Formats: sequence, structure tokens, C-alpha cells
Amino acid sequence: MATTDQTCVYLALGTNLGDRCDNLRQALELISEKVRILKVSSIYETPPWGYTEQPVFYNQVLHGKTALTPLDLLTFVKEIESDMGRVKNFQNGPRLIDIDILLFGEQIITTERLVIPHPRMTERAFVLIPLSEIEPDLVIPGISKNVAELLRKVDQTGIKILPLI
Ligand code: PH2
Ligand code: MG
Ligand code: MG
Repeated sequence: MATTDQTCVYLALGTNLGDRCDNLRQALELISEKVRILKVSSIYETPPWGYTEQPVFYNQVLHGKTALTPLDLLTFVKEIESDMGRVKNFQNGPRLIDIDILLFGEQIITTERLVIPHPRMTERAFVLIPLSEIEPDLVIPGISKNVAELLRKVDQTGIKILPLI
């Protein structure tokens, strides 16, 4: 595939049900069908945020390039979530796999279906830690701060990098 007309994207993965490592591995494989994956962070074990009475999460961030439009990318990742067996749950509740679009090039998108940059990414250490591992100098569109600066302002308690086994 030609590499022109491809947009840099950053996606965040999260899982706290079933075989979490395998869920992440499977999600990466499915995402790679339409996103050329260029960088993948380590996996981080992270305490649940928002609703605490649930298993700990594994989180990971990837950087890639895609020819999809933002809405087609959203449809694509939602299809992967449901194909992998994610069922609807309450907000911030347990999930087999969550794939969130953090950034789509330099674009700022505010529609009913899609808000980019991801509205809560700047507050969440479980996103900023893996993102800073692969892209510490990245400046978030609409905010004049880079990932490393944003990370200094959030609570990183309880987050552990998963050793490679
Ligand atoms: N996702 C949520 C809510 N809370 N907590 C952690 N640690 N990791 C997540 O991915 C996560 C969460 C909603 O998307
Ligand atoms: Mg999410
Ligand atoms: Mg989501």
C-alpha cells in the first residue's frame, strides 16, 4: 500500500477480563489489518480508574498509520471490540477489550460520535505512562503541553510495567 495519504494515529488499549495479555495480543493483530503499527508500548498493570471494585487493568498504547478516515477507524475498532466478545457494560466498568482513539494526526474533532483528542487522556496515567514511553515529546493538539509534561501532573500510584516473560 502507498504510504501517502496515511495519517499518524495513537490508540489506547485496555482490558481487565479474561486472559488480558492474550486480549491485547489479539487486538494488536486485528488492528494491524488496517493500521500499519509502528510503535507499541510495554504493557502496564494499572489500578481501575473511575469504578474501583473491579479487576486491575492491563493497558498499552500504539502508534501507527492508517488510510482510514477518523469515523471509519472508529467503526473498525468498535467492530474489533465486539468481534472479540466485548459486551455492553456500565460506564468505566469491566471490559474484555477497549480500544480508544487518542489522536488522529493533528486533528481536533468534536462530534457526537467521536471526540479527538480523547477527552480524558490528559488526566489518565494509564494512558500517559505508555504514551510517554513511545512518544514523550508529542504535543497534544489544542493543548500546548507535551506528554511528558502532562504525565508529571497526574497520579501514577500503583502502576507497574509488566516484565517481559
Ligand atoms: N478504562 C476505563 C475506566 N477505567 N482504568 C484503568 N486502569 N484502565 C483503563 O483502561 C480504564 C480504567 C474506561 O475506558
Ligand atoms: Mg476507554
Ligand atoms: Mg472506549
